[in-house]
Amino acid sequence: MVAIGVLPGGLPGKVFMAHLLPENPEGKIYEVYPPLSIEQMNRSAEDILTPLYDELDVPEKTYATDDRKERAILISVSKANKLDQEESLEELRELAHSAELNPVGDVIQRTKMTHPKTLLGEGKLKEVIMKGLQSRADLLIFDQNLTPLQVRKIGEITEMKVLDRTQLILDIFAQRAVTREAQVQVELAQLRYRLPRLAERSTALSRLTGGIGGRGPGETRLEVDKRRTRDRITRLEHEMESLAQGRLQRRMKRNAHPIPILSIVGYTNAGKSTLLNALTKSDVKTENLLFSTLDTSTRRLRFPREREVIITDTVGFIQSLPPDLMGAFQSTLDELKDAHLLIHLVDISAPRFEDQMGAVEAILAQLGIDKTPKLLVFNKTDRVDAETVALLCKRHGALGVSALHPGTLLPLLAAIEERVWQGDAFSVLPAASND
Ligand SMILES: Nc1nc2c(ncn2[C@@H]2O[C@H](COP(=O)(O)OP(=O)(O)OP(=O)(O)O)[C@@H](O)[C@H]2O)c(=O)[nH]1
Ligand SMILES: [Mg+2]
Repeated sequence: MVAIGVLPGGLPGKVFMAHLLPENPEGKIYEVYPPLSIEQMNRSAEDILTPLYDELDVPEKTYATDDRKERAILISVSKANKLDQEESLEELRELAHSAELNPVGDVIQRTKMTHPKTLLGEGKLKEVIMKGLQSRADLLIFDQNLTPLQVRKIGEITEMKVLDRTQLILDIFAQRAVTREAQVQVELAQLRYRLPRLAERSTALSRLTGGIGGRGPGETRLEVDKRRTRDRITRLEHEMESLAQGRLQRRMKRNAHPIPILSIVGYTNAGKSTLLNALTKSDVKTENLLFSTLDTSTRRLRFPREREVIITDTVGFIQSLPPDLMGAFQSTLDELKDAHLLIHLVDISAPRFEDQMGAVEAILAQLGIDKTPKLLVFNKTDRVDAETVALLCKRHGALGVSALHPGTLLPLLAAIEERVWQGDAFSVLPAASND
């Protein structure tokens, strides 16, 4: 970018010049040159621009493998302390990977007061735009949830696509949903989240086609979008009702037989599906990604003497689970209410496992199932030294296992048996369940 001053007589004055820099170790985004008079300008634009363009093009070649993925800048604006903010951003990065995006840069702002319209202050927003140009990102992902107005404003100012944490999680859910029920639940949540955020596609375009009196095609288009979205929501709600009916019947049938139900709950990526597989020798998909399971899987787990329990594995929890998502998985989460015993599985190799435990407890309380008997189980003990495992288990009254090593599961099986049966009778089933 070049600005040329004009002297009172109309002759050119000082020349001001600045340009974007290719990515560099110092993290500098742009170069501003000291002002020159026109006589001092002894290099042709081509001499400056050709090598610069070449250099700016380099990332294209080196990032070739990830190039098909959308490039995103992660942004966090919060008054939380530095450590909490960074760890939350780290989780956002994992979420971005799980959504098959390519996070190429971070912008962090710690502030007591967030900007009502753009969350970020003006200076930071400029930094975001520059970073976007430099790293060729076209997507901004905020760790904090944004109001519809903020999404619109930030999108207008930066000309980039804007997502927040909830939308990112919804996107992952949409990519992963397999059963019809999960698909309907996710689409409903997405549409409900989007409805108030629908806006004119482009202000420039609607100005062009706006017509006289302000009732041009731009405005009508928005109304059509909103109506279509509402229609679709109504249709999906009906479908959800009939799916829920089927689920209810299955639940009633199951409740008619006095078989205890165990549900594995826990933070996303704790190893819930791996544990279900190990206990019941099945092959529910497991992955080192957040939210690999969205649907409930139910298996039978047999014990000696013809005893058996039903064991279920379901969607994982995450800190600040958006309320829209809780709603989306209501019927899945409702199944947890049928459980007679919850296995709360914790990944003790996670640096913040105690926070994760807290987040799970909070969600269980929100769902009103904090009174269900619980067995606290620490997983991934193979990744932590034995002494620490023993210490942590003792401190929290937990049982240590490694779902990848079936040999470690015997004490867990014994504990389940002990909690479920007392002598020959069930200890977790109410006597009334026989009628
Ligand atoms: N080292 C180690 N890795 C484990 C253990 N248990 C599970 N994992 C790994 O942890 C990752 C997550 O396991 P999953 O079983 O998919 O976790 P999940 O809790 O079902 O996760 P979501 O369904 O995404 O909420 C996988 O890569 C597993 O192989 C364990 O005991 N030790
Ligand atoms: Mg899973």
